[in-house]
Amino acid sequence: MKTPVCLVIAPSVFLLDERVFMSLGILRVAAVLEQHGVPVELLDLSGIENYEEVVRLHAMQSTAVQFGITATTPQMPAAVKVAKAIKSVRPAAITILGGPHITLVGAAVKRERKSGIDGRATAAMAALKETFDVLVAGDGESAVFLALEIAKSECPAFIDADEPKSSLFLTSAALTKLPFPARHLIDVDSYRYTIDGHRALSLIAQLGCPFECGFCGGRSSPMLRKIRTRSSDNIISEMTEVYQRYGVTGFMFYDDELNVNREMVALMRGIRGVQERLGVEWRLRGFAKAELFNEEQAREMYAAGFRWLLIGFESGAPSILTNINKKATRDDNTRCLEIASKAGLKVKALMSIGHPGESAGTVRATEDWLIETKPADFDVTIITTYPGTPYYDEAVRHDSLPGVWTYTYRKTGDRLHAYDVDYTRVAEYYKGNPDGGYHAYVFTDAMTADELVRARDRVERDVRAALGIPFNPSAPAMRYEHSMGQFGLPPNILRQSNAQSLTQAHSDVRNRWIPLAER
Ligand code: B12
Ligand code: SF4
Repeated sequence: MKTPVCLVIAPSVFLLDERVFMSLGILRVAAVLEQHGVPVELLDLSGIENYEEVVRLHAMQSTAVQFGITATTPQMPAAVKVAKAIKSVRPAAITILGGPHITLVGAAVKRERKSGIDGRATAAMAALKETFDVLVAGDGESAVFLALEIAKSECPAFIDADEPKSSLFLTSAALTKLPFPARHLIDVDSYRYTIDGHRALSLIAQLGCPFECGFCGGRSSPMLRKIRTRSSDNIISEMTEVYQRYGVTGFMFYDDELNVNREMVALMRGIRGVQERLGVEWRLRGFAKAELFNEEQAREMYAAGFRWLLIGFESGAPSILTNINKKATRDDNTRCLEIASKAGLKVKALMSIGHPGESAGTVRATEDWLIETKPADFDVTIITTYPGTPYYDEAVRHDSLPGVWTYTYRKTGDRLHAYDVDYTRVAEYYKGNPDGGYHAYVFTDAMTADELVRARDRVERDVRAALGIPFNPSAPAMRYEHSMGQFGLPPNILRQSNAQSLTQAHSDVRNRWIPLAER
C-alpha cells in the first residue's frame, strides 16, 4: 500500500456537543484522495478532551509523513496545538492547514493588498506560515494534490484555490462529478442528531451565498460567495446512498441558504419522488433566506419532508437589519414565519446581538419580536468579528482606544468596535454554558461588552420562559484512556482506508473525476 496521508479534524472545545454534525469538507478531500488510490488515516478529535496526547500517540505510530488539518476560526487554537503536537514527536512531518479559517484569512489578505494595506490579515497569514508548512485556501479537492507535491520541496507555501480563474476552483460541473464525502472514515454512529425523531446526518447540496451580511464570513471569498450547484440527481443519489448505507431517514441540509437557488423547488420535487420510489419517509431541516421565501417553496419543502427551517432573522430592530445589510425587513421576517407556519413548517429563529448601533432598545426589540411571532425554537448569539467578515475586513483602528478596531456601516454611520483577538490562541467566545458562558469581544457606542453579554443572557432566559422552550442540553467531552487503545486508537477517533474502500473509490474515478485541464 502507498504511504497514507493523515487528515485531522481539530476539536471544537467551545461547542456544547462536538459530535452533532461531522466536518464534511475534509471528508470530501479524503474521498478524492481515496479515489486516486491514496490511503487516508482520519483522526477525528471532535469531543476528545486530551486530544494533544492522542495526536502525539498517533503521529509516533503512523507512517504518514503529511498531516492535513481542517479548522474554522474558533478551532484554530486547537489546530495550532495539533500541529505542534505532531512536530514534537515527528519533526520532519509536514503539516497542511485547510478549511474556512485559512480561506478567510487568504481572502482578507488579498483585500488588504488591493487597498495597499499591510494590516491584520497580512500579520495573521505570516503567523500561520510560522506554524504550518503548507496553507491551502479554498476548495481542497484538487488543491490537496498540489499541497502534497509542494510539501516535498517548498515550505512554507500558500496555495490559493479560492480564485475562480484557478483550475483548483471547482465549477458546478466538477462538483457534480466528485465523489461523495468519505463518511466511512468517521464513526458515523457517534454523531447524534434527530429531526422529529428521525436519526439524521448532514449534507451540503450547493455551495455559496451571494449576499453581503456584515457579520458573515467569506463575503470577499469566491468559495463562500459564488453559488455552485450540483444536479438534483446527484444530490438525491447522495441522500439515497446515506439512507441505504447508514439507515438514516433524517437529513440536515447545510447549504448557506437553500432558496438562493432557483432550482430548489425542482430539487424538492425530486426528493419527494425518490421517497415514493423507495417507500420511505424522510424528515429534512435546512436554512432559508426570509425575504426570498414564498408559499410555493414552503409547500414543496413540506411535501419533500421538511418540518424545520432555520432562518437567520438576526434582529427585531429595523435599524439593525439595515446596519447588518441583511436585505430582509422586519415585515419580511414576520411574513416568512407566517408562510412557514401555514405550511406546517417549524422555524428556528437565529438571532444575534452586537451589531453596529446595538443598544438596549434594539435588543428589547429583538426580544419583543420573538415573543410576538413565537418561533418554535430560537438561538441568540453575540457577534464575533472573524477575519473574512465585512465587520473585520472593513474595520479601521479606533481613533483613541489601543487594540480596538471599528467598523462603520457606510449608509448610517453606526459603529461596531471589536477588541483585537489572536485567533490562534483564543477560542472561548462561542456557545459555552449558555448561562454565563458567553464572552463578548465587541461593543457599540451604546453598550459595553459586558452589557451585551448580560442582555444576551436575559433575552435567552426571558424568551425561553415566555415561549416554553427549554435550554439546549450539552454533552461532556470524552477522554481517551490508554486502556481503550490496547490495539491502537479506537474507531471513534481513528479510521483508515482499507483495500475495499480504495478499490471501490478507484473504480469510480472514471465516472466521477474530471481532470484539472478539462474543468
Ligand atoms: C455546517 C456548518 C457548521 C456545522 C458543522 C461544522 C463542521 N464541522 O462542518 C456547525 C453547526 C457545527 C457549525 C458551527 C459553527 N460554525 Co459553521 N458552518 C457550516 C457551513 C454552513 C457549512 C460547512 C461545510 O460543510 N462547507 C462545505 C465544505 C465543502 O467546505 P469546507 O468545510 O470549507 O471544506 C472545503 C475547504 O475548506 C477545503 N478544506 C477543508 N479542510 C481542509 C483540510 C485540508 C488539509 C485541505 C487541503 C483542504 C481543506 O476543502 C474542502 C472541500 O472543498 C459553513 C458555511 C459554508 N458554506 O462553508 C459554516 C461556517 C464554516 N461556520 C462558521 C462559523 C462562524 C461557525 C460557528 C463559529 C458558529 C457561530 N459563531 O455562531 C460554529 C463553530 C463550529 C466549529 N466547529 O468551528 C463560519 C466559519 C468562519 C470562520 N472564520 O471560520 C462559516 C464559514 C459560515 C460563515 N459564512 O460565516 N457550522
Ligand atoms: S448570513 Fe446568510 S444570507 Fe447573509 S451572507 Fe451569510 S449566508 Fe448569505
